[in-house]
Amino acid sequence: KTSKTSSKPVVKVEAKADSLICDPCETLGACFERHIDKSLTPKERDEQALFYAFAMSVKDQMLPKWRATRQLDRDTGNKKVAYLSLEFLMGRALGNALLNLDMNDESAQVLKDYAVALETLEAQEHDAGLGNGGLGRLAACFLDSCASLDLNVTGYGIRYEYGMFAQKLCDGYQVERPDRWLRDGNPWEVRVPSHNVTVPFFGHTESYIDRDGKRQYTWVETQDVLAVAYDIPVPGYRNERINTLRLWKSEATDDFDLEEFNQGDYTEAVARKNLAEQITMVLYPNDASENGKELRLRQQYFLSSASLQDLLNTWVSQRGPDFRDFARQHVMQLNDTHPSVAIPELMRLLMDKYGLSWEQAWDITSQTMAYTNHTLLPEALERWPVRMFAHMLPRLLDIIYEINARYLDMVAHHWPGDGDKLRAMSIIEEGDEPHIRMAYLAIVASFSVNGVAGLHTQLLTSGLFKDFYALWPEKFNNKTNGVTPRRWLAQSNPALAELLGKRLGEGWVKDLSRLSALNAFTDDEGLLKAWQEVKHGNKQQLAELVEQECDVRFDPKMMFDVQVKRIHEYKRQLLNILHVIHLYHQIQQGKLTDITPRCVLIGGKAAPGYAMAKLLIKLANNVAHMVNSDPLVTPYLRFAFYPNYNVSAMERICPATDLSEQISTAGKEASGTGNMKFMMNGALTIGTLDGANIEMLEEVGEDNFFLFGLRADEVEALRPHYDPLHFIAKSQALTEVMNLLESGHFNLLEPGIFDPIINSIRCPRDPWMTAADFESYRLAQVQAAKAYRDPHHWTQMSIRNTAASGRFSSDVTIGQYRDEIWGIA
Ligand code: T68
Repeated sequence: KTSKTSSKPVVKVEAKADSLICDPCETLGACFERHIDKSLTPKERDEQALFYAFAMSVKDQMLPKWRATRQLDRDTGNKKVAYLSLEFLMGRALGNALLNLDMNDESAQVLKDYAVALETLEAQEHDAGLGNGGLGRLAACFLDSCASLDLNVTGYGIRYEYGMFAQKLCDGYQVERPDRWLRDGNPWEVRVPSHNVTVPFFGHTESYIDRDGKRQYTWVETQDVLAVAYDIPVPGYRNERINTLRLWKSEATDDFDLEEFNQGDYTEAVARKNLAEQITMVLYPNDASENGKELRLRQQYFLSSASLQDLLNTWVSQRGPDFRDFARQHVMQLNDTHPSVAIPELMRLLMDKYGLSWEQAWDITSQTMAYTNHTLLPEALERWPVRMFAHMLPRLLDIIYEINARYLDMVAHHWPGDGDKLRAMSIIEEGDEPHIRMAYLAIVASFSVNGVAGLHTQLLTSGLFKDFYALWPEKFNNKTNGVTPRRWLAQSNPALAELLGKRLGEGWVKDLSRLSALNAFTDDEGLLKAWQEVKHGNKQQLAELVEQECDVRFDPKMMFDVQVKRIHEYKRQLLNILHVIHLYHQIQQGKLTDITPRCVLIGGKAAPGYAMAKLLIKLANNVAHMVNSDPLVTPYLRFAFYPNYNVSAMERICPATDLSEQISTAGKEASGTGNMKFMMNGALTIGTLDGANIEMLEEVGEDNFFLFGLRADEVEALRPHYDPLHFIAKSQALTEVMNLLESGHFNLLEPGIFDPIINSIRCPRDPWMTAADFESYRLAQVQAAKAYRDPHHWTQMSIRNTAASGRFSSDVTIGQYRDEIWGIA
């Protein structure tokens, strides 16, 4: 195609989309002007429209590099990684793109002519909330690091029409509202119909004898769904690479409609079309329990099949149907078991579509699949009813049975005569309703199995997956999580980034270990003062936001004590709320000696079906109401629940936090990643020995961390004879808090509503052992409060935290995936 507006050479990209036809020499300004002039009357130029045009222009600037990256990867023929994930919690893209492409100054210049600030446009962008929490955000950080480390890695996910629900508060209760994030269009995506594939469902398996006398299988009378690729560019930090996040949308195939249409059944055909389109309609909002819904399995298979077909199509188009080199050239990293049906699906495609033998297909599958586990909670381990598989994915069930039979032979060989072992380790869990254990399937078929923090991996190999570790110790490895310093420091905390730049140069953005040089300056009064000013400015900004969102005044002179993450009992927001009640009570009693004025912020979403988590939100709001409406209390304590916590909110919250709450029951939080964001931004942590807290403590030292609570082994040792009443009786503070709660002080008009919470604390089977850790938590809080009263020392500790956070860059983590799992250059 030729350009009408320019005689300069034009870049031609295979995909069809008007914005793809762009002149590589066109500047951002010219491009923006074109997008505005071409499409908008002056009246139509509102902020949303300007954002859209500007984002399109930035994308246009990426197209030549994006194309060159694809070309390069094709030409060099290096090994490639597919990161398969049901969730990519990307947040906003504009600020990140401008930072990575080094286009901030140019952007400000261009926008000057339009009398609009860059921040105004950035605020127009909808968060891409295609994930629940840590697991989805990790995938997003990993994409940034892969591109920045110049690695050939493609993210494969689902283009949900509705992302994570928006959280509203109604009388202190969570109310869920739909998140139609695509309503105003998505300027970053490019629909790429040339990569369409069809995904089969239902039907049944048939077998036949082929010409060579071998038994072959086919999956027939399937109902096929079209998978349409939408590509999103993932720019590396100031390098030439633009990687791809490919998100699949489900649509009805034409044949599908036609068949029924021909039978004259128009309405049935339309109804079926809806069924196909439902698959990618909505993200499941559960972050820590398996879901069991048939539609969820359909999503998982849809993603897995579409992505694998895409990889195989590309391979065959370049190399022909010769798969001998395939395993040397590919890795599929499974983000938890959610995409683990990719295992039988790859077997199926290689055998049924390309005619490979079982052994050939198994060699390829078991040499390319790698599995990351993100949880130790038994209720989160995915199990699918065999019945559901038999109905929806019959051919895959055959394959899973065959994998299991061959694998159990091996188990029997390793533990001769041990029937219990066979039952315990089988991929199929027997019972009235037999289930497929997806984690076991993933371990059996993968060459690598990793946990996400040292303790987590240790607990996997000594507990949940002990037998598998005995069988295949070489498969297991740890990859401690990390977060990208681009979004979580350079972009979200520009004031601190500038200060770091002045002191250390710019190299830290690519090599976060350079932050350790800060340790040489902890006695430099100039730095300390500047550090305090940065934090104060960030706190002022957050205070404005909190006032706007929560109608609570935060005072930047007070300590900002923050816990933001999904609401779950194991994360123990309850412990935090109990401590707020304790402070409230102390202040009301006039016991002010240990009190440091503080503003406590809690934020996070509860899974819509998780009643206890929703009740915790209500409790937080009711306590906040009592705290904030008592003028005797507010000089010392303020408390707010932040509604609709998401990626963009965290970008404002973490730069302004003094004290970061990481207080899960030890042994329950696989890693945590919010903990790392706070640390990078100079917050001190109050935390248990859980997940990556342990490694953070190792890096920063006990003097710069408020440690409390039982260790994971102590929790398990206590469990059989846990007696919460004993811990309540022993702690005067907890006794008083329980009395206040039980008196109905926080729910005068709603008697009894918090009984489930009160009972859970008093219950000897309380899995989270809130009462056991309360006193130790309270004492650590006293230490933190005391430390905060010495600003000089606090600031030194804050600097040491940032200085020690280099190890938690996702660049480090991805470097380890690259070298130790993926084996790519
Ligand atoms: C989190 N898991 C871990 N699960 O809880 C956290 N979605 O410790 C860890 O740091 C993080 O993963 C990254 O490794 C999740 O976020 C989910 O969101 C989830 C679970 C089930 C289904 C869907």
